[in-house]
Amino acid sequence: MPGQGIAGGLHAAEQGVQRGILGSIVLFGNHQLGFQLGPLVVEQPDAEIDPIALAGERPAGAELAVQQGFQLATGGGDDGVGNVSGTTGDDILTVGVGDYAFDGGAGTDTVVFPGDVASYSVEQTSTGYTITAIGGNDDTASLTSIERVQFTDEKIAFDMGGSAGKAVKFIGAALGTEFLKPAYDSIKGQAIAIFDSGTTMKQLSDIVVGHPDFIKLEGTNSNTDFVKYIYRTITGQVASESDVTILVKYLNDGMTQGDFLAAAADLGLNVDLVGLAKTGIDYT
Ligand SMILES: [Ca+2]
Repeated sequence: MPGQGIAGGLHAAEQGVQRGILGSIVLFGNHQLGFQLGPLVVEQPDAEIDPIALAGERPAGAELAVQQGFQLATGGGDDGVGNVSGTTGDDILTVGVGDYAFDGGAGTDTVVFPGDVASYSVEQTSTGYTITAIGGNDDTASLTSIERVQFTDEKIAFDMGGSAGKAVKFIGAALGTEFLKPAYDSIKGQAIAIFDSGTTMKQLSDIVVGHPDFIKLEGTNSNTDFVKYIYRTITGQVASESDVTILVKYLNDGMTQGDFLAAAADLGLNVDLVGLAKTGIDYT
């Protein structure tokens, strides 16, 4: 016999695939959830679980808040749009069946989808993005202040002004835009994770310019070879002798190679952030 109320909820949540905690109330994965503007309730708990409270139809526009750091399992949603609001921190929000409107608020917020990326379309809107399930029930998720989405096979980042934008700008300057192609999704993922951890462009640049593998790309770690390499990486062209002279002078006058790479990356000259924002940045 399952327990009653919250205690029963906690017990059941331990068995659930997806779970999250809202205050002291537990949401269950794979169950229909009902919403009221007051306490959150389970609408159709499975036979093993007693309802936490009575439930009616979830009113469209009902707000649902999540506790930071916990995954919110959202089930149901056929009866109107379920509005899900995140916290001021980093939230992980899960899509169930039906239509949802997510507002992650501050932080780096992720919405998790149950299928692979090919099962969804991604469209930029005036307020964020809309993710639509292709075929089937055409469920949609409207995303506002959501920085990342996660599918079963890959992720997409939308935070062009955050870690994702820094990652592609850094890769564009340090390695070239070739490395923004799908074959290098794991490199993008590593760079995003580095910036997510709080590393700055300057700190990463300092580390990379001293790395033996990077020096191999340049030929030598001389200022001249460094400038020629970065110029070629960003423009796709060989620097003229006069350009090399001008740029190397900055380094000979005291600018470090790390400063130079960070500045070049920040400019993002070879990275189309506006174009990338339309689809987001794929990564793994
Ligand atoms: Ca948030």
